[in-house]
Amino acid sequence: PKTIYLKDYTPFGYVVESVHLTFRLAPTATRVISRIAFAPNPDASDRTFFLHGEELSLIWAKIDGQDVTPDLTDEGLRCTVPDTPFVWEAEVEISPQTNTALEGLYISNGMYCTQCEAEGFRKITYYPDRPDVMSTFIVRIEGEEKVKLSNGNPAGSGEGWAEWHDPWPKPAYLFALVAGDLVNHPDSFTTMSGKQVELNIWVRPGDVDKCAFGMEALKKSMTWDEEVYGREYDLDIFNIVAVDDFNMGAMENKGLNVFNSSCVLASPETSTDMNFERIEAIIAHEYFHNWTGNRITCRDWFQLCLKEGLTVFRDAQFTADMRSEPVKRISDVIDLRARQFPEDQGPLSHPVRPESFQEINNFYTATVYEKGAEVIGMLKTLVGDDAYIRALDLYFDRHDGQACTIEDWLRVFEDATGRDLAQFKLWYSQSGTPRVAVSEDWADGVYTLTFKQHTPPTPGQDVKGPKVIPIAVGLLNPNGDEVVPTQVLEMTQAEQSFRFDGLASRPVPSILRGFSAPVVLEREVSREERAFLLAHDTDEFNRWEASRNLARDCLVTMIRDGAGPDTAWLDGLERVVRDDTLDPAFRALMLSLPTQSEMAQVLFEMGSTPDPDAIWQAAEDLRGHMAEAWRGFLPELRASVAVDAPYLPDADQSGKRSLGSALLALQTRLDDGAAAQAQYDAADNMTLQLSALSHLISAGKGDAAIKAFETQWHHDRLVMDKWFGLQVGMAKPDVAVDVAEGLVEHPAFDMGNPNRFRAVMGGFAMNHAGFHRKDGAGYAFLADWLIRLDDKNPQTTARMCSVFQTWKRYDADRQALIRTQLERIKAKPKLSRDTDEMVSRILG
Ligand code: DPP
Ligand code: ZN
Repeated sequence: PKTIYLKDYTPFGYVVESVHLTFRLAPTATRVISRIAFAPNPDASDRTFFLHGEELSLIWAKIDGQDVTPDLTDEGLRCTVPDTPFVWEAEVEISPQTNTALEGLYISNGMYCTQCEAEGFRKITYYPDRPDVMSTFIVRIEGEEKVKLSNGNPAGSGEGWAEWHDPWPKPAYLFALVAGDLVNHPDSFTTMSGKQVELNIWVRPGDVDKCAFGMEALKKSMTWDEEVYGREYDLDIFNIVAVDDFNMGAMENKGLNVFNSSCVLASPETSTDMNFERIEAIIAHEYFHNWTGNRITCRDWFQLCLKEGLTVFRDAQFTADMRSEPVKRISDVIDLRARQFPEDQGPLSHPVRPESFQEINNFYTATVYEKGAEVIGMLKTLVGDDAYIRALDLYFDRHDGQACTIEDWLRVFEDATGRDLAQFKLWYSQSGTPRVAVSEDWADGVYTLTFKQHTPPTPGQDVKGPKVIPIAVGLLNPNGDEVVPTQVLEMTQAEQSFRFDGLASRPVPSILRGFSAPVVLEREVSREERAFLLAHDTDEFNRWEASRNLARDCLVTMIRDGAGPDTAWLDGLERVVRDDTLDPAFRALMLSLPTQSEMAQVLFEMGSTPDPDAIWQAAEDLRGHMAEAWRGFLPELRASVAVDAPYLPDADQSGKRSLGSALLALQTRLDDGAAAQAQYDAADNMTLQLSALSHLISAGKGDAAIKAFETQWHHDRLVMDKWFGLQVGMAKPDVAVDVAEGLVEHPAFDMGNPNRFRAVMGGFAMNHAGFHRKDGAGYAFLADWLIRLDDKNPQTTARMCSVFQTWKRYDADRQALIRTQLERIKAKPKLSRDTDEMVSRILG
């Protein structure tokens, strides 16, 4: 496979002045007729006329009305063209019905839909399929489907046809078409300048009662983007469509967002609180792309973080505003450490702006998205809130309608603030998680903090320079009062000290408040000091962090030394959990223990080889101990956070249910599942039903509820995904492989549906000790299915390969077993470029 490099970028030799597309829909023989006006690009020197095209049958092609015969390859076509503006026309035939890769135009549950990001448009027609080629589009759709949608504004329709006109120049990856017998949930929005926008969520007929929440989220997002970023919507209509078979979460096509149905359909009976929160965030994310992504797009795919990092950052701000800021921050850091840190510290490590790839679909990663968002958060912390907004205003002003780079992005910050960001830019080019060692000194009333930063080598990058690291610090006195409120120390050197004068006594530092930089802090801290911060820190993130570190230490000593649990920590934790002045959602986060995978990483970093069974056992013992120790107050505390009002998916109620569920998990260890079964039987919403089911399964008491759940929900795909995922995710480690093998035999298992495939395979891989079963059965099972799916859906297969990325943490036997499976995948005939690249990188 060919490797593509950032340094090789050159502009396309032609600009596209307009695009007209006509679609004659037919399941296995759709015709696409294109008329594209090209002109030589004055900014380019290479005049090669190459149009991307894959899996297309060319019927005819013309230039300025004259038939031409282009040179065709598997990747596109070349043709001799005039050196003046000209019109290219072509007709191709494609087969949506047999498109199982879910890229380009395909059919999902009888509905035509498209996915073009990153390089799917080339499966629709011949085109310069690159994000720096932008054009207006006029699209005509011919077919018998009741509803026919494309980007932009409606421009006429009649019996069997509809036309759409998108006046905003866009790259082809933002193209979309949907056609089917859909129904809509309509609404409208008046923008800040008084323009009326028609809003629709389009779904299959049975799903129209699951749209109201998504619609509210959309309107909130539109208002928020006006109020916080001054960004107004720019078309007469905004359409969202729910699609059952979709590789990603959702896609921000101009004026026509296409959503995985799991990321938009919601009802109290079928969706959990977490689903609701996620749906709200994804609707916001895709909507926010209208400015950060669509109006200003990426010059090339190496710049993906330009739109994704920024848009993730914006949707996190939105969620923090709609819900709780500290809870959102803690949840995001949990997620960053669970997904981005292992990526950044393993064989798949790559910079936020990668410098090469074989298959761009493999770079829609936690690093590009989540670390990309962290980098923007740091930039905002460094320049301050006002300067951040000034820089963003300048960005929108200067670059509207352009395809941009990270250099353009940083330059607006430099111009708006006068700062030099050359060193800061290393966050975009250097991969790996920096480690920051902290030491402290107290002498003559002066307290000094000294930091040393070091980023370990990552593939292709042996040596790294020091980065700019904003370290938010506050100081407490021994009574627990804050004597120095949060201030941001700006670290720029490999080693750097910061002094604090005028203190009456040696303070206790609270370092990296709010997780002000995506780094690993290395500091020897006594349990007493952590317990002190758990009790007194005013920064909620660090309060949580203190407890998390105590939990890690506790589990490590249980695993390595066979010690009992740290009762002092548990006493401190109990005080927090029972403190009803604190947000229940925060208390629930305090109760969540480090995952088994996180503990494997902790042990590995300490130089121990993690034993998945021992980790599982220690977590079990710890929970058992917590349940026993808290036996006296669990039922009462749980009752005190019970919600007796009608279900609402808001922060208040969902925080209570989340705490209630964490308490029920402990209660289940004491009463053989009685309380969980009672909750299951009485549940009138999916949050309570599913949490009860999950506790019953982990207690080994789930058989009846699993059956009942299936009987109740077998008709609902999204709910059944939960059923599949939970059984294998919560199974006891020794039976997880058997459970997984049973589930793939279930008639409702459908490997062609990415949600279902991920429910089972992703759920299984999350079952840490089950997946890492000593005999390698888990590895072989997953590899079998990856090999099977690769022919059908390379993108989802390749994505799932990343569950092997942490393989070097484990013992030699397990490593050998995993290597065997990776090599077996690698040897599969006709392995996709996607999977080949992933497996090769993981093997190293
Ligand atoms: N649809 C994906 C996202 O919004 C890719 N752009 O992140
Ligand atoms: Zn995005």
